[in-house]
Amino acid sequence: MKYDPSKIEKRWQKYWQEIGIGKADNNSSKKKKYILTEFPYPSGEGLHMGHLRPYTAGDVYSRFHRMNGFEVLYPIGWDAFGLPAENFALKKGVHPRISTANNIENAKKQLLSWGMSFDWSREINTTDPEYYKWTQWIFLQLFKAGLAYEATGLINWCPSCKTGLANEEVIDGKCERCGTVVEKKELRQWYLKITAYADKLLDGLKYLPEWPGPVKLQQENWIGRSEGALIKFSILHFQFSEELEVFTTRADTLFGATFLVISPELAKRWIDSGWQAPDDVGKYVKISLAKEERQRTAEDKDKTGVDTGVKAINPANKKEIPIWVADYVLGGYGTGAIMAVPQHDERDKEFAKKFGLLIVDEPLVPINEAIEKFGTKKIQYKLRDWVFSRQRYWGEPIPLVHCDKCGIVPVSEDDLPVTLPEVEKYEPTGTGESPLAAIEEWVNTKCPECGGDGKRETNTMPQWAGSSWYWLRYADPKNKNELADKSALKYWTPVDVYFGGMEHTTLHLLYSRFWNLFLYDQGYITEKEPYLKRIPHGIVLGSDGEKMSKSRGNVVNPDEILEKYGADTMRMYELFLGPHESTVSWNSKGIVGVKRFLDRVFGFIFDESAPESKTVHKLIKKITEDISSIKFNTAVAAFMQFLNENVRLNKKDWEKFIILLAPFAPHATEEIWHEVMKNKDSVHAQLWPVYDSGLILDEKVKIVVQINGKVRDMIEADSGLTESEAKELALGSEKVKKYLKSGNIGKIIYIQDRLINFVV
Ligand code: ANZ
Ligand code: ZN
Repeated sequence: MKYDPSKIEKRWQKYWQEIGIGKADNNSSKKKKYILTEFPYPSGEGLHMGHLRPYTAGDVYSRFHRMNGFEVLYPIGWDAFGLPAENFALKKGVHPRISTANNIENAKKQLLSWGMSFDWSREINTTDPEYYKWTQWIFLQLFKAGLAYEATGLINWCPSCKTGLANEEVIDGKCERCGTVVEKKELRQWYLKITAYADKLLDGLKYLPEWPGPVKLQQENWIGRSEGALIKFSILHFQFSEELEVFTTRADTLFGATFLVISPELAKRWIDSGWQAPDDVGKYVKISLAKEERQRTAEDKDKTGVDTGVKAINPANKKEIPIWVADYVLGGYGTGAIMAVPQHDERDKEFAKKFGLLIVDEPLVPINEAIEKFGTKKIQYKLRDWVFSRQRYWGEPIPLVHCDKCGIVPVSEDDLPVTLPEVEKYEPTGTGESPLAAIEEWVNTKCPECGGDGKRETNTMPQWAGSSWYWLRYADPKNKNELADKSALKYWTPVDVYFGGMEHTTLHLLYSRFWNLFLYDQGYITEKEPYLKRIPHGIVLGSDGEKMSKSRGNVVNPDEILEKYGADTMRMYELFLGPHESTVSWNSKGIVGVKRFLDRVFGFIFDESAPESKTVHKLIKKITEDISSIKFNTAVAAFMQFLNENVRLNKKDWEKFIILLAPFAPHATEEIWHEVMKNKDSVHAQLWPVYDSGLILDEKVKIVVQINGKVRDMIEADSGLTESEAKELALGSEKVKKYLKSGNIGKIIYIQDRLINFVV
């Protein structure tokens, strides 16, 4: 039989839809497995290689668990709010709703063509009012619990996207979306009080033993809990502030504090309240505030600063000490001021040396005593509240009304969803107002409390809102009365395995843990932590070892690969590229080898007279273990090696091989299962083969070693050695070495467990 994927794949995809291969049953009595991959953003470019990796992994894992008797939930949906659709609308004048629908249709076609066994009956879309009704509902619960608040603050602002950003969206000082250097801007914003959950978010990490260490550490560092103290220094003759409070983790070094340093931000506040700062201070503050944070805090950077001329008193030894302003002290951490202890702190030492400030060697006080006498205990976090509003059109409206009489009033839950109105202009205003502000009929509404005139909140939610709870909805996606039924949640959650990107560790992964913890505290859901196991994947680079990009011309397009080789080859090659967590490079030659392997599988003719194969049992063990531990690349290698070494297999053993291969190459195996093996049901509905551990126990055998047909040695070995293993072992024999000196090995004749003959 000739293998032509284009002739068979569509047919089996249709068949799987008909028999509902991916359909998950909420009322099943089986043990459940909830397998999740991050749902995609449906962009105009379609899905790329970076999507293929986690989806294929999740699909193999899901099919494997179904065949092992689990009720598997492997759902999919669309994370479809966000800037690109809106930018496209700006350029082409197509409504984001329409371009999003088109993109979804295209991406769905792609996923189907890749042979993904999703439960399509649970498909969700974050831009569907039936879905975002519940995103808005959760926001209201946060608001009612005092965890959503409005404030004017200095926030991150992307001048290109013309919107405010959360701290988590600023990567190395740049906008996470477009790479533009982020500015600071004073704006009225909505915040979510994620800091109220800092300790819970940290504590929860302890109960996630199956999360990778680096992922947990990254979240831990981002939350950045540090235990220390607040210490007050009184300021001498200064009308703008009587005292200066500092945050320190080393209260024990207080006697050695020989000067204080304030951040440029704090100096600016003093200046704004009327302080006539010396000229050089004013200038320094201006220059510093224009700098990026990472530029200010770089360790190798030459320290800069200016004496403010203001003096303070060290409360421990009552000595008068100067207050300096320097940009290595940040305005947004602690109190925005520090006590400098050059004897114990490297940065302070460097600073003191440069500016000739006093360095003294004072004995330490034990920490608790120092705090008791001179300060108060303080736990400080690096985590900031989540800036939760965007000044853009294509997002969930924030369901609040501003009323002159009643203040800020939540929209009644019965009136959700607050749907996005049609607009003519999507152009971000750049003034800090969203385009929604221009639509008067929408903005003007009645106050839900007093019935008087009110105005709708015109900011929209950030891209991360819809994904902060989506896995809960999959459990019960059509529910009209609540975000999901409790018994459905009880059965399916938590997610057992979550495949996704490393780049989401301090964004989506942190935000969604926060919402989950909150909903759990409110009693709406059943699990404290959303995901038991997290499996990040490595990036797929171009064949030149560089990041795939249009400008480099090294982009591998899955649609083209699919057309050329078929889905099964593409899937298997993808998995074969390397360990799931490693960065790997695409290799156009390598994929041919996988295609050839499937050609051979297709052309294989079983032999009814072949004895039962022991190596099939070894293969079952190997593939079972490899899938369970997410080692897909070694599993693919094992299939190839097996076929290279086993030319004779009876029907029963060949059937086992095909079943094992089914999760990897779902179409080809289905075709063989039906057309060659003449079965009526799906290969994917078969039970996973079990191996006979008695058969894979390595028994010892004696292998005769010949050179040119003459017996030269007899070696003892484990049974079932492959030719290369036997060769290696035989070449280790001293006797063989002696006889082989004379020539190069030409042919090798190997009879498993019996004989190896080198022809030289
Ligand atoms: C005196 C001292 C002596 C300090 C010493 C350290 C070592 P973490 O662990 O990150 O919380 N600090 C406080 N606020 C700061 C700010 N806004 N910008 C820059 N640095 C700031 O670090 C806490 C320590 O960082 C604090 O303890 C303070 O310096 C500094 F031998 O106080 B320490
Ligand atoms: Zn941007």
